Amino acid sequence: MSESGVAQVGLIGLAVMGKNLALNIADHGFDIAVFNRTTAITQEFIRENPNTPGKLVGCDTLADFVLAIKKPRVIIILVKAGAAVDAVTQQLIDAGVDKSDIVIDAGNSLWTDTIRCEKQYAEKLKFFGSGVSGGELGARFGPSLMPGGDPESWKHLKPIWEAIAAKVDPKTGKPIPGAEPGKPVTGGVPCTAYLGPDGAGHYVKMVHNGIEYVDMQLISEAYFLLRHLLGLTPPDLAEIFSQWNLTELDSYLIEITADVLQQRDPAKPRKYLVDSILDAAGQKGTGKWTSTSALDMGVPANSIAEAVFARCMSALKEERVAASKKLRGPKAGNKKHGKKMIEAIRQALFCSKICAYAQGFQLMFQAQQEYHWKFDFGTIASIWRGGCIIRAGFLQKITDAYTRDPKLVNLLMDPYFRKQIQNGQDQWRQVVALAAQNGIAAPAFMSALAYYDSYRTAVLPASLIQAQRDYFGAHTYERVDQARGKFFHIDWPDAKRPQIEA
Ligand code: 2AM
Repeated sequence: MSESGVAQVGLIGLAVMGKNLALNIADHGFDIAVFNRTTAITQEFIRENPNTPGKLVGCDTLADFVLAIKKPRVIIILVKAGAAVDAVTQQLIDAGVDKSDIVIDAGNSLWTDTIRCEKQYAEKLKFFGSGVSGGELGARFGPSLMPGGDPESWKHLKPIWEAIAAKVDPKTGKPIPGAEPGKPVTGGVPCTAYLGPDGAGHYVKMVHNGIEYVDMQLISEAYFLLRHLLGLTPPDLAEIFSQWNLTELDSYLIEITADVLQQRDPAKPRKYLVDSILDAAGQKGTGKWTSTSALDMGVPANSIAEAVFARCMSALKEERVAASKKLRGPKAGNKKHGKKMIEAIRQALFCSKICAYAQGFQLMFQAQQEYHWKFDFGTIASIWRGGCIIRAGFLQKITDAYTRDPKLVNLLMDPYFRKQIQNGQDQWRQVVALAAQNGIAAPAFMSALAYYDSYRTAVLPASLIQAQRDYFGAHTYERVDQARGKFFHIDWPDAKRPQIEA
């Protein structure tokens, strides 16, 4: 069924995210045409949602769908990243979408695909990319939206994106809660802003996910250390995380951690669910993409990569179980650490978190040179304050830092963050040392500390690496007493060279 040209917007792909985003759009009074490849899903969706403030127009064919939307058409596609995006885009062209229409890929696409698609389809339609973060609930009641593409296209998408995005209080920067079906939040600052051309939005969304990997890994390491160094139980830990949520660590991920740790196992109510869940973490690839991008551009985002590797290590469950029976650690440590250790672990978490964000922002800083974007880093932090998984009070501090100095080269150099690390670093070092002494893996805490110590060290041992490279491969070196960019080589003593056998 279709009604010609009534809808202000269209959406393709009615999986959970697509359905919720469509309902969010309709809640804000926009008439929206919807289409799904499997038509039964479209019909069921329309049946289940008869009274939305904006009209839901269900379409069984793409031809009907295209006709149902006012021109210039604004069409959001929420299908699996990769081949499905190209398939749907081509089908839209075949169904009559034209050069004046805007197609927004709101899935988790690789930014290079977004750049390619914009170019590839430029003669046929205006391809636009937008990151959407916040999971199912975010999509339904207010996500963080990270748009990138042609600025003219953004003008058409902006009213919809600003309406449906999460909102934060302009004074406190905290999310405004309380959206309900049919009753969206009104007022507040929307968690969306135009980020730049072509793949900029999807790149920022990817880095958001990379940071999310570290945030989660750091929290899990704090949990593990508290458990093993202090011998605390899940409900004790839930209380600690609730307390931490009242400090600088206040964030969605800390809040849900407190909830998770209180949850009993429905199958075995005497147990806590966290103890029944297998310790093998899954991943969908955005953390890997972030780390690969860091490696490609030579940006030391070591804690982000470490968080991905930590998931890879966790997935080797059977190997680890076998190794745990053979590979010995240090003699069991003293478990009777007192309350002071709780605060030390909190400080370690906070200092590590600062380093993780510093890495994510360094990565975006480098990417903007590479792809000719011009990021406003304060804005990026500000649109993550609500709606997304990494939302946190902390992000306001990042916005403040970039407001103080828009050219800040690294978050660690900002006076606020410098002071926080100054305050916490003794405890951070103590926790890392204790983890090592007790044989408790804390890879993200440790790599963040290595990042901090490397970044603040004027002379690193890389001089020796350069000497070795020149010795075995004549790769040359620069000198401390000469200008950068002048390269030297010496003939190292022949006698010390590896002997090549004839
Ligand atoms: P489906 O319900 O017909 O499978 C998430 O997979 C969403 O993307 C679903 O709505 C799914 O439709 C849709 N989707 C996945 N691949 C697609 C494709 N190649 N063409 C159209 N829709 C697709």
